[in-house]
Amino acid sequence: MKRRMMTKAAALLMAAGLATGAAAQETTLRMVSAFAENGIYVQRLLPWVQKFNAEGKGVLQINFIGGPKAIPTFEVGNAVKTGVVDMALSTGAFYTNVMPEADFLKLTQLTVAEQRRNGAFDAINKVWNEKANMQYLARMVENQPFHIYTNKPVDKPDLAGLKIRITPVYRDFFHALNASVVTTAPGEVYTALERGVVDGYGWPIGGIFDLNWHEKTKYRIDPGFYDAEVSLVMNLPAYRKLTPAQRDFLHKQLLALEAQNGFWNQFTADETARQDKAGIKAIRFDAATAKAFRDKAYQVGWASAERQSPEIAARFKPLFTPK
Ligand code: 173
Repeated sequence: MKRRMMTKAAALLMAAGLATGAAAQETTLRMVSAFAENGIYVQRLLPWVQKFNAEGKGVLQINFIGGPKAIPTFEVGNAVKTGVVDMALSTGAFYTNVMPEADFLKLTQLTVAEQRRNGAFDAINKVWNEKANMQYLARMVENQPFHIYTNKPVDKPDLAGLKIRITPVYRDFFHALNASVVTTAPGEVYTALERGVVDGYGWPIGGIFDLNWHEKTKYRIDPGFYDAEVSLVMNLPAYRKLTPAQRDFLHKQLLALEAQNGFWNQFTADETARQDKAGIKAIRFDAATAKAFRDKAYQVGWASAERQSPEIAARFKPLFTPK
């Protein structure tokens, strides 16, 4: 009798094991975004997730949980590091609390395709693995330089007397331009402008209409500088747990996402025209001043990287800079 009961229990266990085995063939990854759900980045991400799930049935699925309301912008990096979520759309500037090196990716001057060819991508992953417990999966935004937007006129590359909203992306450069700065997540920019807490903000060339900032913006300073890095990152243990088939599928989908990055050139043209139409005036410097302004951005950016993490900055610089 006792033996028969054991057999029954074993059979039940086996059935449960089989069920787990079947489920283990399809893994669902929980994903969040550090950027707002109604912004351009998530708008471009969601159709990709949809296609991913359609093609990944029985292999790999993504469950998009939400934007900063699910996990606040500056906490997303730690959520990926600790495995609270499996995957995130974010930018390095939002997880410098995990490692300062995260923000160095704004300094790349090569396409992500070139970064995959020249070893930059692998070099990034070595650091992301070791210091952030993350796999750096794909860069889905390229050719989106940052700009300074203000509601006060500026006639030279000097922001003395202006208070500008920043993230770590802009901190050292705007300090070098004599601005005073306030760090906020994108979700707080509109209110900061409305209340006069800031006179302007840093943001890429595209996206200022998504949260209605154009209503509070009078000027854009040209030229742009750096390149907005918006990427998918993944918890490293979750990545390592994937089967070879799941990893191949993921990799194929990530390359397909990056292959759409030509979109951003057209977006730049469209957004520049839209800003113009909205009455936002471009402040332009003469050619020599413009060049000095951009050069200063990179010089200050790399100097800051070298100060924060000399060994890794030295590794990255030749891989991020055109020959
Ligand atoms: O919030 C920001 O200004 C910022 O750091 C950023 C980075 C990449 C894309 C857009 C914004």
